[in-house]
Amino acid sequence: MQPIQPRQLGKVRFLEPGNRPYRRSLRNLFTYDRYIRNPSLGLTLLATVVKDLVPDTLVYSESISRIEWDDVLDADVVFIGAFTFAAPRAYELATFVTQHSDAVVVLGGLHPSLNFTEAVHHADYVILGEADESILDFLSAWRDGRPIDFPGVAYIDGDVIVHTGDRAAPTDIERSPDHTLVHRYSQMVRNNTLWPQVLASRGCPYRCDYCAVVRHWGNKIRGRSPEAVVADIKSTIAFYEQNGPRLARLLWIVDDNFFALRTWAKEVLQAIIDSDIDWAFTAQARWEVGLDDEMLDLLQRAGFTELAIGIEFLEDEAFETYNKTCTTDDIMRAIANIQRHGMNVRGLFILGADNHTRGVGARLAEFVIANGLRGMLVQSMYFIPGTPVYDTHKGRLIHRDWSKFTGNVVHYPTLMTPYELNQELVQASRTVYSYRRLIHSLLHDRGLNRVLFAGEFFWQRSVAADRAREGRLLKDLPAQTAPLPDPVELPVRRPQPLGPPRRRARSSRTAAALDVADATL
Ligand code: B12
Ligand code: SF4
Repeated sequence: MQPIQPRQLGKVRFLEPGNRPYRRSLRNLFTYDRYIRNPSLGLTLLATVVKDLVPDTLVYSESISRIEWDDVLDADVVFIGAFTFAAPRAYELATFVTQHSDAVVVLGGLHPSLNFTEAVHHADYVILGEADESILDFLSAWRDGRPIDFPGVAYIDGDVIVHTGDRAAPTDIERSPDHTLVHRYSQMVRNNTLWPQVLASRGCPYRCDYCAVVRHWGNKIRGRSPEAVVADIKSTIAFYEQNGPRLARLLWIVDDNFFALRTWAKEVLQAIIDSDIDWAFTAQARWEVGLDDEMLDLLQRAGFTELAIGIEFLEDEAFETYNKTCTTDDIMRAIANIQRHGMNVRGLFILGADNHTRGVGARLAEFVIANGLRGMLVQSMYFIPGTPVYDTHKGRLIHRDWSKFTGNVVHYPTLMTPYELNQELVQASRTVYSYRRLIHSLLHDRGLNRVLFAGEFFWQRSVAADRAREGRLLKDLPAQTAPLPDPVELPVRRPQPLGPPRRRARSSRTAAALDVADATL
């Protein structure tokens, strides 16, 4: 047995990869540059927890700043978190840190967790799932030189991947993230591309086939106490107003399904009503909430001005195919009732379902306009490994370039070509966010609605322009040929105690070289 070797643990850095790293521009001050640029709540939360153990802890988010490499490369541990669209950049950063420092490099978050057999090749360890507690176990074991043999970790040992076993979700989720731990965030808070966000609950009781979220967070919903949610809202607002009032005083409750725990949701809303918070709110929801008058009354009294409803499809056939319990009729009734309660509805949609044909984009735009939806987010169906749609459709994928899994067309649809589907996406977006509708909004909308429509107009136009450019590549695609081969994977051994982390050869690539690589992203 090897002697236990305690290690120095004086400095920890967290990195959030940006699939488009932030660059200062005039437009970035006022409108979204392809996406809203909030630093990751997850990494900030983990840094908050870790700071209790290691006071020298800081987060760099490429969504809002460049990484100061001099400050990162002498850290003892570097944590990198990624959703799917940022995984390639995460791997690039991980390789860079491994090659240029002695830090142990750890990946985590939704994509590395669902795809640990891929992620383990890019770091010393992958910590799986919600890491609020396991990250502390990891750091103290690593510091004390003890084996990393507790559940919830994956790493390579020789020619196998070790999976130490599934770990139960954390029991204590009351902590609020300390946003001051994110480099340059305080200086950015009046930027309109950043929106205050609070996570109040985790998990969702449904199992839609295309949803990666429920595979990561699980079916059991867990809510934070109403007091903790209100305290988090207050501290987030104070953080955002530290340099003076904001133009849009709107906070986003980012839960995937805030209303699934009905009694709890009512308690949280009541706590917001009883507080002195006078901001507006938005939250994501399923259609059911639209038929719940008691909840809608509470929402209105709590200051909610909008609900973002995951409508996804306009056809009952698609709801059935993808295991979404709902009908178009349910959705229409829910929209009308939410609007009757004085709130806007934003629709979240997916194009590219197996039943979708040419004209689906026009039908979608017509639905959005006819039903008075105040906002629309539309994306092509995407296929995250770990979801049922990935398993059923992986033979139809055009590529596995995760950086393009941001709602772009990435598969061969059944009844259209990829190029045609892309055109439907562009058309839906350009019809809803047309110049005519912008002028109408500027002339007739009041207050926040006018500001929001104008901001969204520029955001959606830039996304549509990107998609149109992407369309040129799709146009030249051959008709679907052989399915992509499955990635070659090492065997997985679970559960098993550790071997030493694998290190890769050092390289002469410099931080400056990586920054040059940034510019090409
Ligand atoms: C808020 C949010 C945003 C925000 C900010 C995102 C951010 N920086 O984190 C904004 C508005 C910018 C955004 C944009 C987009 N988003 Co978004 N977003 C969300 C949402 C609703 C909540 C994220 C969140 O705060 N979660 C709560 C925190 C606590 O969770 P977490 O970050 O995962 O962290 C926990 C664990 O994962 C783990 N962990 C996380 N990181 C790490 C790192 C290490 C080292 C370790 C050990 C552990 C660990 O521990 C944490 C604590 O438990 C999620 C849905 C969801 N439930 O996650 C979608 C989600 C992440 N978004 C998604 C998408 C697709 C997008 C867009 C592409 C949409 C679009 N078409 O434009 C864009 C992409 C933006 C871009 N950068 O290109 C998808 C991603 C799917 C996927 N498989 O990757 C999600 C999952 C929604 C969905 N329904 O599928 N999004
Ligand atoms: S209701 Fe929403 S969060 Fe829940 S499984 Fe379906 S898509 Fe995912």
